[in-house]
Amino acid sequence: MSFHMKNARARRGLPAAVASLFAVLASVAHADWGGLNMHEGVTILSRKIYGLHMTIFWWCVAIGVVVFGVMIYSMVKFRKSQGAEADKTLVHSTKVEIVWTVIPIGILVLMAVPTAKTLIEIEDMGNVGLNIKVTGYQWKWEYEYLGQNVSFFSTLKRDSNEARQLGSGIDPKTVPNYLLDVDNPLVVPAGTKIRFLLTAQDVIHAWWVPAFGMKKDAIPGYVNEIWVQVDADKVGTYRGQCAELCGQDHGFMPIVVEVKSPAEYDAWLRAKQAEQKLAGVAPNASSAIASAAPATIAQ
Ligand SMILES: [Cu+2]
Repeated sequence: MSFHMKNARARRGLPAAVASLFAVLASVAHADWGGLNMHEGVTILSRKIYGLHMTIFWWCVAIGVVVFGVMIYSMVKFRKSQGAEADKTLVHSTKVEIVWTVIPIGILVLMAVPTAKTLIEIEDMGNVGLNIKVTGYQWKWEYEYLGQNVSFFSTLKRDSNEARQLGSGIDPKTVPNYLLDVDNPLVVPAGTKIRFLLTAQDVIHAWWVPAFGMKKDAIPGYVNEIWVQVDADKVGTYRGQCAELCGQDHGFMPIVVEVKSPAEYDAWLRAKQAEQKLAGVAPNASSAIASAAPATIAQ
């Protein structure tokens, strides 16, 4: 193939390449970038964590712009064709070494301030209005409202369970909230600080509702704690999953939390208490955690 033929083909290919580049750029411009970022969630802590994430993100953007800006400017301005010569005084320069060590240390120290503040708030279990003990089992969750005489198991909803069986013939797409629905959802009040005491009966599980911004392992023999306070106006249903590989049905122990207004929650709690009393359900009142954590609803 002659040089001219190759050249002609390259020239014809160029508009096509430019067109496809524009097509890619157009799709990038119309893409839903919201799906790439961390979600803000619906709790005090999730918003604080999101705020911290965005702060650090923009710091990183600024650092990237400065570093790459200086780099690109230097490469263009001091290129060899312009007669630039390497400055050999910068090799093993103590001054430069100190500058590029002290600046990153300063940045890390500045980043540590808002981070430590958020971490301390995450660990602050004071002023709790409601204590719920969450126990992970292969493969279900148990919720115990400490001091409220209410406890129940929460397992995968029957329609999801039937559809997931091998050869069930049921199209999972026809099942609403497939593998993300349970028979007995956890019900909590909005606007109340709730402490979850997480433990497990058999293997390690992890209780995770992404919208709450908190995830922690539920370990047999240990009690881990997290707190959640859903914004008063964020009443609704939130879904999560076990986040620790806990055995063959790990993917079939979802979490569903119904966040109700305080009045609706109280009504639900009273109905549940009456129902459990009637059914003779004896919550584990002798549990050390129950006696250590008297629960009252503060509103
Ligand atoms: Cu699990």
